[in-house]
Amino acid sequence: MGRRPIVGGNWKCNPAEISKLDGLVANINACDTSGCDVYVCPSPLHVGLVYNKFTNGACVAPQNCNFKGCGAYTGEMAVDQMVDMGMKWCLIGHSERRGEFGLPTPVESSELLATKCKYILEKGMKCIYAIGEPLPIREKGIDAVLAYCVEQLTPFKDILDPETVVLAYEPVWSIGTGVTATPEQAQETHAAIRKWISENVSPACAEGIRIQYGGSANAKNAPELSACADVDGFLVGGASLKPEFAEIVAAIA
Ligand code: G2H
Repeated sequence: MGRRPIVGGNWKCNPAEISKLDGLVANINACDTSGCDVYVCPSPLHVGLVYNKFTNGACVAPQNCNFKGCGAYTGEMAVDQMVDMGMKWCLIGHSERRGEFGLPTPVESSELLATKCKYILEKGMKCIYAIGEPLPIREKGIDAVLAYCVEQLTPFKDILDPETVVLAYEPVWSIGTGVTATPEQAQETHAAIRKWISENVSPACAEGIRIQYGGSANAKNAPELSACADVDGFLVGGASLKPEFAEIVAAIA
């Protein structure tokens, strides 16, 4: 059986006004989810306002979680709280959380993210784990790209499972830049990641695990990227704030 496509809408720190949420929810509810899993990552302030507003099976996936649970963790979100609200998915590892947007040192290491992932899985939820290389690494070629992604994947070796973990390959240079990876670049990288999983986890895990592409995905480039054998969906930022999100879902479904 083939891998069921999965598309996520990452609203990041948007919208500015609560009054815009109904429109964004409507964009998601306009998606045909019969052939595709859909999840939405609202901004943390808005999760509680929208988590029960989706009528087509779309799930809410918070953009982050802590690794400890409830307690004295100011500003954090615990998986226990997500479970209580009926949530099934959580996104971790986005490059904007890792701190790869100009901070002097990374904020979240892959080792810390593996700890978060274990916490998510222990609580019965599923995890979307984002990985991807910055531009200087891409400029060195596919071997360097794979080595970078492998470093991010290695702490996850024992917890990669097609049933509970989805990977989102998001090259940092394509995030919010309008520069999308070409279908050739996406396919080559996804295939290389899958091959590494096959050799280092198991062929069954590699065959079953879903790998989304993220980075300036939109309704225009989604059909070509969807045709790539190893692209199983998208993690969409900017275009998830627009009605075209439903077209992206339709392209891969
Ligand atoms: C990558 C993506 C969503 P955008 O960050 O995670 O954002 O589609 O705006 O590049």
